[in-house]
Amino acid sequence: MASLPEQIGELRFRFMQELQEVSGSKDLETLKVKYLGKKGPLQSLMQELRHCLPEERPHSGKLINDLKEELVSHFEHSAARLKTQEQDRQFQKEWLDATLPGRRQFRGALHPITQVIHRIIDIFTEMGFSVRLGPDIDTDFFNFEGLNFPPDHPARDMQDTFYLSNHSILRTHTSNVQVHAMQECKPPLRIIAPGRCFRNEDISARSHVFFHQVEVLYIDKNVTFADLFATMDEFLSKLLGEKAETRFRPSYFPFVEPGLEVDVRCISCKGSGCRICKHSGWLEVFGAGMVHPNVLRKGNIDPEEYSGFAAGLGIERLTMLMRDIRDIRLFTENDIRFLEQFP
Ligand code: FA5
Repeated sequence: MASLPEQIGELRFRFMQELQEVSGSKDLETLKVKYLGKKGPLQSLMQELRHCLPEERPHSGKLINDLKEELVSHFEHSAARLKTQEQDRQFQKEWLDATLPGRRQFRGALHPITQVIHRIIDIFTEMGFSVRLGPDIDTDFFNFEGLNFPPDHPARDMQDTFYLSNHSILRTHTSNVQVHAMQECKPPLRIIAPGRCFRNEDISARSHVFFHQVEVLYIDKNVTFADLFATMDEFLSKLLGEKAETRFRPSYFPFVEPGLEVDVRCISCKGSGCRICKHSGWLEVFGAGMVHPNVLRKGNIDPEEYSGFAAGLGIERLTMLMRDIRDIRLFTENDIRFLEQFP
């Protein structure tokens, strides 16, 4: 049987060989348990001390303890080395360049038409109006008959109106809200109604088959033409600024008497005449007038007691003037290069 120093030498040699093969912290931990654990070879050597001669025991015990300290020191160094290696490997795998430019975030914005509708709502709510919504799909009664349109009026023609069935149509104007509102609420009534309109018309730089209007309706005792004029004049100067040049001219709509139309000086040609303003120098932006007694009656309101005014604002046209947009088609094309100009 080999002497104790020989056994110690052999153990050291075996340990060093096995240590060289260790490639990770887990393996190292297993090796540590194997050599320094209670059932390990060092512990067995300690037990063998009992069989040594008493005078050899201190020396042999020291040799075993020295080996134990040597192994512990190897374990500590190897553990530190392996930890650094493992961290380096992880850093390499998860490496990221903090100096790279970030990904561009796109900021959404409201459509320019929605922005202008919000501005119009703000102006009118400040004046005491409330917002009411009407249906996009409605009956002939609310879109035409209730508004005093004669049965043979050209606006009812298939060329202008999209009929969904004999009874339902896509509304051609937001004025369909008028009789709904009158039938549902008792006067005084002070409402605006923004919404979509549809007309079977030729598309051009200033007209579309799909556009937006905001209806204005004010009914009370003693409402006069002066109220209409003052309200709409105030509205226009708040929306377009004091400098915008406007003109009010008489016009005809079956549901108002008298009726008028309002034009704003064309932004594109500044009045000299171009295709947007049909060479007139003016762009028509809304129609208005005093509510016709027949319409009040359809809404169950007594025209002897009440009077009112109404207006229908063309939102695309107003937005074109405010934002210097030269073609109405841009609003529906969804071209991001156009839309991002209105943050
Ligand atoms: C009407 O629609 C009436 N309901 C307005 C009204 C309301 C009059 C209340 C009296 C009392 P008109 O068809 O003119 O009227 O349209 C009103 C505005 O909508 C026009 O001035 C214009 O700015 C806009 N508009 C009309 N048709 C189109 C279209 N095809 N494309 C874009 N905007 C349009």
